[in-house]
Amino acid sequence: MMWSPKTEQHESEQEDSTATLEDIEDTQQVASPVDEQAIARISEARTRLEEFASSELGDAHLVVVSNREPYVHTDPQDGSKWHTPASGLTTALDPVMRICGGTWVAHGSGHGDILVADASGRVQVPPDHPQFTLRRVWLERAEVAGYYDGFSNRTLWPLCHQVYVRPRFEEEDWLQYKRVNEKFAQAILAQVEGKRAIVLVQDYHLALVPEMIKSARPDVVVSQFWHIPWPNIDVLSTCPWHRQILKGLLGNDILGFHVRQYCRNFLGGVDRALEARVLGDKSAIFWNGRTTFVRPYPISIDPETMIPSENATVPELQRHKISGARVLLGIDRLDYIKGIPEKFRAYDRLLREHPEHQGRVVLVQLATPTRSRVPEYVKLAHEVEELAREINERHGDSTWKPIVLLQRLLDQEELAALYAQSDVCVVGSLQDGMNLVAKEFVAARRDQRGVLVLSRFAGATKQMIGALPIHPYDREAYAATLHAAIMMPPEEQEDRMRQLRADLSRHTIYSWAENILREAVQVQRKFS
Ligand code: GDG
Repeated sequence: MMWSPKTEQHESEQEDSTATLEDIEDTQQVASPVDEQAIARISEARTRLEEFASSELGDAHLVVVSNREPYVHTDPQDGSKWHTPASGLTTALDPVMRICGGTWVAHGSGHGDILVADASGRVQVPPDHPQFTLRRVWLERAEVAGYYDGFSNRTLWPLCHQVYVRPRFEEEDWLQYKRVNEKFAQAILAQVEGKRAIVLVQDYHLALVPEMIKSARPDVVVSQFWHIPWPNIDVLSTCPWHRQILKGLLGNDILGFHVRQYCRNFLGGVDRALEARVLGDKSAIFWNGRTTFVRPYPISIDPETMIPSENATVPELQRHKISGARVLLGIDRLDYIKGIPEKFRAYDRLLREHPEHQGRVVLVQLATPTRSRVPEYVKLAHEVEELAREINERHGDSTWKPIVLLQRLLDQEELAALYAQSDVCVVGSLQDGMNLVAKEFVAARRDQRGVLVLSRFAGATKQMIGALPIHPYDREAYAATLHAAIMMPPEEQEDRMRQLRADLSRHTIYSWAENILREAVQVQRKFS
């Protein structure tokens, strides 16, 4: 029995679901076999990366560089408390660094960070079980305002995502961005002094760093991964400094994006904006006497870190879930690219058009606070709260709250519990480089149940064929897909989840890192 949506299909030969809620409840408890092969593949990928790191990296020092640090010490008195941030980038790279070791250079943003670091900003992490070095870069308040809140989050972020939030082009922001990129470059150069090194730069905060490193140390391999979409040149060129950004990125030996489309946009953009030789068929750019290879590396997760422990739960879910109700789940940073208002409106439509769901479904939406100094995010937070209140008032009553909105940072246990205890995970991004939440949901479902609803504008949609695709702006079809997801019979859930889990086990964060490192090592061999 297969679902047939009006739009956004991966498959065309599907039929309408005829299951009723009662049918689903009757069969919900049937235990499913665990996909042992998939689990074995994950562990093999991990072992392969371990072997690669010990046999192929040799004496090359591995340096990961990002704005966000993987561990934040929060206690201003003695630095004893710490947490991991809500960030796709750190979620993905932390397990890699645990295996490969080396140094992670990042902005020290926590109130207790300086208390636990040495004079060079170094501290061993994870704090409870040290496996690599975190070297913190200290930034002034004005630098954070211009480089991070300003040029990174108010210029590059909206420019690359194109969700009709206007990018801001302020010269002061750009100057701070350059200054902070220089600070990071100096910290990296100090770290690799006298060493052979592979430097893996992460993301859009540090577009100028590769050229800065490369001009000082041509022998160091520099590879950057851009975690968000890359726009075409017509969009990019609205930024007055787009040529400097492109030149900064051409300091990389290898530049990685999630999907081919972003690679094509980059190659085409360089071709039009710079006097460079672009070989589209080889995905290579020759410029300024150097070569940059542009590669798709779809990022992933370590699926084994998303296994819920028994009895773990989230208090708000306990409090609001009505017995037998289907749980729809959203896990998003409170960011305008994630499409939370669009999700709420589609859910509202579902409740209007399908009154049979009244009192029988709950949408649990985690909207993790983020970038709260940026005005667009403050506005979004109000919009989301207001919409949740309106929808709860319209449909709910004293015993049932259709939307449970969580606005706090959950710990890993709680996240895993939410994924495992929900029926449908809804990823409704308006644009998203990849989206790791979709992958985490699949990873948590060892029971082979649950339905993933996934935006066609998330990079993940290209790989996750078992998901139900949605167009986040098409409210009618979105609501119809939510209905189909709620009604999906267990056998179809299992078919789809099995496929999703098998695919995920073939593309983990370990294979992602191995591919990147393998190419970096090849480049390094050419240098030595
Ligand atoms: C960027 C790109 C790309 C969320 N709330 C909490 C929490 N999270 C974790 C999730 C997940 C991560 O944050 C979010 O990852 P996403 O991939 O969904 O999104 P971005 O942060 O926007 O990441 C994205 C990614 O980089 C990697 O390249 O996929 O497209 O935008 O891991 O679980 N984690 C905890 N508490 C929370 O409250 N512990």
